[in-house]
Amino acid sequence: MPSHNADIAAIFEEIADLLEIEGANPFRIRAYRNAARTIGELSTEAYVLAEKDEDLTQLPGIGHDLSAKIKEIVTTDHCSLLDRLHAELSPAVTELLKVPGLGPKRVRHLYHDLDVQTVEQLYCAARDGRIRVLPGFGEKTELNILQAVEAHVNQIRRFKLAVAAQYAEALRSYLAAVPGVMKVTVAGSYRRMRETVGDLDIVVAATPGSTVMQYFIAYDEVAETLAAGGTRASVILKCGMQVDLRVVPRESYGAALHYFTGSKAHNIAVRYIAQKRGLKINEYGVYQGKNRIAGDSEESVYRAVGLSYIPPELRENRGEIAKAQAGRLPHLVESGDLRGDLHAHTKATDGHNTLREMALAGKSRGWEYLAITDHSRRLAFARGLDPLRLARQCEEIDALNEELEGITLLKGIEVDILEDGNLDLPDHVLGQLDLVLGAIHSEFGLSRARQTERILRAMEHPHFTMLAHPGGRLIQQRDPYDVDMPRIIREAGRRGCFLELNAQPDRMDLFDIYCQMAKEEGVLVSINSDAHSTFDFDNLRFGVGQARRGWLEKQNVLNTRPLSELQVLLNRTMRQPAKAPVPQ
Ligand code: DGT
Ligand code: CA
Ligand code: CA
Repeated sequence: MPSHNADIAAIFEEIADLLEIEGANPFRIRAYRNAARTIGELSTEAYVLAEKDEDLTQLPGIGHDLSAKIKEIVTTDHCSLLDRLHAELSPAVTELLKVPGLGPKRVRHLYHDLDVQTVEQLYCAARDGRIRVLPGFGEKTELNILQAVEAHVNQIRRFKLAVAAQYAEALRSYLAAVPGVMKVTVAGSYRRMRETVGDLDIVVAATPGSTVMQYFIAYDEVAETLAAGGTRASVILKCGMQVDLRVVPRESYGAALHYFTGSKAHNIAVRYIAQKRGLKINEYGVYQGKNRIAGDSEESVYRAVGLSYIPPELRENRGEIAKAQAGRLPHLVESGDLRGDLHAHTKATDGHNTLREMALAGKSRGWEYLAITDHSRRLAFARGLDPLRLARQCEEIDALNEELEGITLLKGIEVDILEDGNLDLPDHVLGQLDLVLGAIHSEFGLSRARQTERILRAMEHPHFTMLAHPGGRLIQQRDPYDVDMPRIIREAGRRGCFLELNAQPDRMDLFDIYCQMAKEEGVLVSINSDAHSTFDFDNLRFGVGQARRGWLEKQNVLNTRPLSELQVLLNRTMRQPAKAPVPQ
């Protein structure tokens, strides 16, 4: 089995880390970080592209050298540069970088001055007071390190949903091809589409005597077998992810699937309802006394306890059971409901593809529309657009819309919300566009009151259409900023603005509970890819999963609307300002 994208990305990240500890050229380091990001977010497996002999230098940030490294990794499972770095530095040293507060510079000192190579050695050095004397450290830093190490050790590793998907789908198809296997589902938090996944739980229905267990243990990517019996097994994959497998007879498949999909809180609530009806429920079925009355399908399990079928994304014991009892569950939005995407970048800023390439990729998905929303000038590192370049892009869009059939490009911008709540481009420029996404890319640390005020002031601008990635977090990298989200949602409703659910695997932002709140306030949510290349459109399925976790139905989602209706809704936000415009 060749390396997955997440493995390649991890290798490049590690190379960047090690180069940084060595004190290498910053441009070289950045090249590896960018490549890690590109490959990590790529929705097609790089090994598939390599097998087809596709030109990998077409990918953003991948030159000939990196392309050769990718091919080396997928064909040999090794990277000679990383091997060389490992020979020079202790491999454990990258673990130190995961301790909050320790960057490569500090790790370099710890490594070279104190010979600290592992987290344990770091802990001892901090405890013994040996760190405070190093240049640039001090007593307070030493204490912070001590506390951070303690917290770090307790933190269990979780995987982003899109990363888990790469491992889950490969393993699923492997198991599905085993003789005697009738059904395979990856259950657990993965099936519930949680934004991160702790481990994979796989449920298999197989004929008696099937060798699926042996196949599972023998899977190429298994690094360690924790337990293996006749019906259950647990392994750790090479990437560090645990996988639990459960094999059941065909007639128990629904009950097992229900049990291992969880959540635990949902299961407990369903079991309680069963008990009240004098029934017993477990992973083999639903029982009345000794009689098994249901269990071959999940529908039968729910029916037996008086509930309608509950989609996995709702199974968090957040009110879904009462709704199912009343037969009033929502009809959740589906991927096929989307008629377009309202957040995408092009080569003009930090995207990789041209306007035309993006438009054609959208068209091939059967979309009616695609909004082009490049960055504004404030984001200098992304070569954000000034009014002149934006005007030129609008002309190009007009020309393409004349030429292309079947898809309409909408003119937009992802405009920076400045520290004071002003927007990075003047209102008369924004007024020329079909939609304006406002986004925060700076000053994440403002107080709750100031951050909230900043966003509310931005929304006051007459042409503000939608708040992009409203929470601002990057999963496992940056916490959301401190903001009064319920108030922002209410005000968005009052002002006729929309909220984005950004489907980038690192973002997954609007959070599920806020989707639910937006629905209650009548605020439409737009499920956007924030695509930086044509591949990124595939991430929308994760956004749809999150929207479903937030109880959203088709009518709650802006980009399920046909173009004609969308245009009416977008124009409604182009209203007169409620009060005098904020001076620019
Ligand atoms: P994760 O892996 O942390 O992202 O979250 P889950 O939900 O996949 O949890 P996991 O892997 O520990 O267990 C998978 C499912 O098995 C869980 O969602 C519900 C079921 N389950 C596990 N332990 C219990 C339990 O003690 N009671 C009940 N009723 N169900 C359980
Ligand atoms: Ca799990
Ligand atoms: Ca598990």
